[in-house]
Amino acid sequence: MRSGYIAVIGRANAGKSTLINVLVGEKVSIVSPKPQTTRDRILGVLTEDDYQLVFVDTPGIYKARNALTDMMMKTTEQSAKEVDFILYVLDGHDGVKDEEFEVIEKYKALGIPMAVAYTKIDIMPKENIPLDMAKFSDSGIDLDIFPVSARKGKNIRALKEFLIKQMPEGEMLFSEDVVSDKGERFMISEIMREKILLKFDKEIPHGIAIVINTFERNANGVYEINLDIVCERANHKAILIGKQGRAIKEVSSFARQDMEKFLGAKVFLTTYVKVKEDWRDRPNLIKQYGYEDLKE
Ligand SMILES: Nc1nc2c(ncn2[C@@H]2O[C@H](COP(=O)(O)OP(=O)(O)O)[C@@H](O)[C@H]2O)c(=O)[nH]1
Ligand SMILES: [Mg+2]
Repeated sequence: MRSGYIAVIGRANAGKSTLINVLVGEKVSIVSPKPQTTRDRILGVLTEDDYQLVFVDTPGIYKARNALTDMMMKTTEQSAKEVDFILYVLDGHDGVKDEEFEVIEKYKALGIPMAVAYTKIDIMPKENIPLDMAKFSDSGIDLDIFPVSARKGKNIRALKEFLIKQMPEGEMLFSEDVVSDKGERFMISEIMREKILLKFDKEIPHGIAIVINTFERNANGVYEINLDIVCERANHKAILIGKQGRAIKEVSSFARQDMEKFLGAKVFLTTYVKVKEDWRDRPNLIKQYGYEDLKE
C-alpha cells in the first residue's frame, strides 16, 4: 500500500484545518475565521484498502509575538521537516502575494516533495485563478497547484488522488479505525475553544486555555464534563461571563451540542471562567495547559 505523512503548511487562516477535515472526512481540527485557531500539531488519518494518508495539521506561520505563538511557529517548522510531502495551502481569495513566494521557497528548500492547494475558490472571482497561476509560473516556482474549495468540496478528489500517488510504498502507520492522534479530552477542550473563537473578538479568544477537571461517563451513559476556561485578564473574564452570565451560557450551550455530536451521547457540561494573568508568556503555564514543544 501507499502510506505517508503530509504536512499541511500555510499562513494563519488560509484554510488548512478545513481542508484536512474534508480530506479525512471527519472533523479532526477546529476551524474559525480567526488566526491562531490551531495551536497544536494534529494528525488526521485517512485509511482505505490501498492507501493511508496522514495529514499533519500545523498552527501555521506566524511572526512570533509571545511564548505561545513562538512555540506554535516552532511546531509548524518542526512538523514540516519530518514528512514525506508538504502541501502548502494558499488562500486564493486573499490573492497571491510576493511575500508568499518567499515562504514557499523556504519550504521548498527543505527538499521534500511539495505541492500547492489554492483554496477558497468558491468565494473569489473565477478570472483571478488564471492570473494567479500566471504569477506562479512567472515566479519560477515549479510546483503542482490545485485550485480547490474545501467548503464546497471542489477538486478535492483530484487533490486526494494526486497525494496518494506521491506517497511511498509502505506499511500502515496507524490502525485503520484511527482518524486522529488526539484523544476525546483534547477534542472536547478544542470544541469549547472553537465556540469561544466564534463568539468573542480580538485578544479574548487568543488568550484562552481550557482545562478539563472532570470527564466521566456516569451509569446512565451521560458524560459529566467540568472544565475551566482560563483567560488572561479580569476584564476578559467579565466579557466571557456577560450580563447575568448570558455569554458563557450561550457558548457553553453551543459547545455542549457539539460535544454530544462528537461523543454520541448526552453531555452534562459545567464551565468556570478563571483568570491567569499573561499565561501566554509563561512557559510553565503553557505547558500546564497542554501545549508543548515537539521534541523528537
Ligand atoms: N469560503 C470558504 N471558506 C473557507 C474555505 N476553507 C476555509 N474557509 C474558512 O476560512 C477560515 C479559516 O479556516 P481554517 O481552516 O481555520 O484555517 P487555518 O488557520 O489555515 O487552519 C474559516 O472561517 C473557514 O470556514 C473554503 O474552501 N471556502
Ligand atoms: Mg487551523
